[in-house]
Amino acid sequence: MSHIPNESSELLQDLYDEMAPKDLYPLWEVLASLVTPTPQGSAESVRWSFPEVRDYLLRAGDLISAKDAERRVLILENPGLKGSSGITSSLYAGLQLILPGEVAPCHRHSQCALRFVMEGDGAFTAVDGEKAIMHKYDLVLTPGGQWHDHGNPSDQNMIWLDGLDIPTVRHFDASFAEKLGEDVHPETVEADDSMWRYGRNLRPFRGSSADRRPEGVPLFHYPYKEWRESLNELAGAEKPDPHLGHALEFINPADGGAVMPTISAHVRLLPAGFETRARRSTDGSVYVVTGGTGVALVDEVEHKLEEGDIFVVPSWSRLQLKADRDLALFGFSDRIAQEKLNLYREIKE
Ligand code: 1HN
Repeated sequence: MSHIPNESSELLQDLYDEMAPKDLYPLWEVLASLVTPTPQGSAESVRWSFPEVRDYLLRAGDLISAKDAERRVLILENPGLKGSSGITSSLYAGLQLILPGEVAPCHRHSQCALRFVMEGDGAFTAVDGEKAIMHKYDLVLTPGGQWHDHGNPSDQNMIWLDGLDIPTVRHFDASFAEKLGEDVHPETVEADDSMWRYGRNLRPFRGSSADRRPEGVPLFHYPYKEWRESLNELAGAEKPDPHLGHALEFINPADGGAVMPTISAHVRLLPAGFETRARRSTDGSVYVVTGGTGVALVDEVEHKLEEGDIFVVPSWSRLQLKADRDLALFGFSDRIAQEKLNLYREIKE
């Protein structure tokens, strides 16, 4: 209130006090914090070590079944966003455990989800009755509105990172959810059916991406074997981008755009000894280290990176990455949602 003459300030305060019970407030007191010159989110840059979270998750595994929990997940909540269950202002993340023989019952909801496998081999996610058999560092999608259940017929624990647009859907007050009422959706096609139809830069000759799956998102399984091989080949063929390293985005084959309407996902490889130049972007991002070692400098916070680490780069923070040993990262963010809303910006130093 420094710009307001002294003689008015008491009268103004009286006015505020009188208006507040009527749900009326003066914009001039809050304008600068509402419309900031640059993003001023409260998300922090944090890092979780997989073995540490894994221990807690396994303890939960002794105490509650996947079925009783519906989803046995430990939420990775950003300490700057306490109580929100968000890992960034727009995204949620958690680590989910399915023990051998368990089932996570079938349901569907408005929220879009991705799974990024951290441990295990041979469990599945079924989307509308089609199984994707999951392996370490595979990306699997369960787009909004589609029935999905998980099962683990293997003899190993299965742990994956869930990434959902929960805070985004909450922001729009647009959440619907329902349970199927049966644990497992009836199998509609053989496992990986959509991989053969859409996953190899092909589509059914009948010509529509809606041939079997919903038109918008025909593909939901992006195997590690394939994305890692592409990155490795790329690293042998080109110089790393100064700000990104070698980087590839996962795309929706129906339109060449981001994997889901609200979530973009990509992978990167930084050769040993490579250090990126600094970059800022408005899409707060979550990263998983899938190989190598290095350092992430996020504004003033320095994270030493090892395989399995999960770390957050909040909107508009300055990110620099350094690889000690070939550093491979998976990352996801709300970039596509921001692009649609004309909000996305980045700057490179
Ligand atoms: C969900 O459907 C899953 O299907 C995991 O595995 C985590 C968190 C909030 C809401 C729905 C899943 C979730 C979720």
